[in-house]
Amino acid sequence: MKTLPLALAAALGLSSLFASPAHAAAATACTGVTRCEVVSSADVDGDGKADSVGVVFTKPTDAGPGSITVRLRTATGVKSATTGKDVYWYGKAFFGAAAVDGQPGKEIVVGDLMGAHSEQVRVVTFRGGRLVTLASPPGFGITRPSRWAVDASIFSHVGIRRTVSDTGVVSVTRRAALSNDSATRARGTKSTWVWKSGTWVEKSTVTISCTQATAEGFEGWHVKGLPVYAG
Ligand SMILES: [Ca+2]
Repeated sequence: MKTLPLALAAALGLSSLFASPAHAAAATACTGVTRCEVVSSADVDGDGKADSVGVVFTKPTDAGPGSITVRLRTATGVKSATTGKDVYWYGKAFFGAAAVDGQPGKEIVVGDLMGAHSEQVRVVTFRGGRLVTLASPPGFGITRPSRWAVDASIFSHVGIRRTVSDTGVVSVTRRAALSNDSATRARGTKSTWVWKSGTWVEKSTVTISCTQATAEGFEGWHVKGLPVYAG
């Protein structure tokens, strides 16, 4: 094919052929990566600018577990990725983007382990220029200490709530209770951890005794920006 003279190309409205790379589609967390889905534009590194977050989900099969990779490309072009292995998750890989810890920037929450009525997720955060798994307080995970699990069934009730005090102190509270045989009341523990100097510090753990309705009310995630369950 002959090359069109520039003047003719312009006259035909083909000037876009000569557009500079600056006009090309902006690179995302998934640029150049197969089977990657852009799932969020949350500000992950905390600089106030939207970043690109992508997820690559290799689903579990009868042959074994899957994996979920979180990929990031920040507004300033920093790229990073982290992979959760031994994943048994059957919903959408991306659970949500929300502030979980007490540092600037949102966390990316993805699936990890899904049982009949329990759901365990991995919380990914940006530290030292890259994505890492945010450690959960001890006892928050089921199969791994770094995970966060909730449960919702007739007899088992587990939920996580995040609160921010008037002075900006971030806390996460885990309530876990088991029902009595008639499923009218439940007993368990309420454990609160405070974000301090880059880690979770235990504030209190107390025994709770409550009605079935109260126990059912604290099940799941109660964190601004996240759904209660993966569903
Ligand atoms: Ca950012």
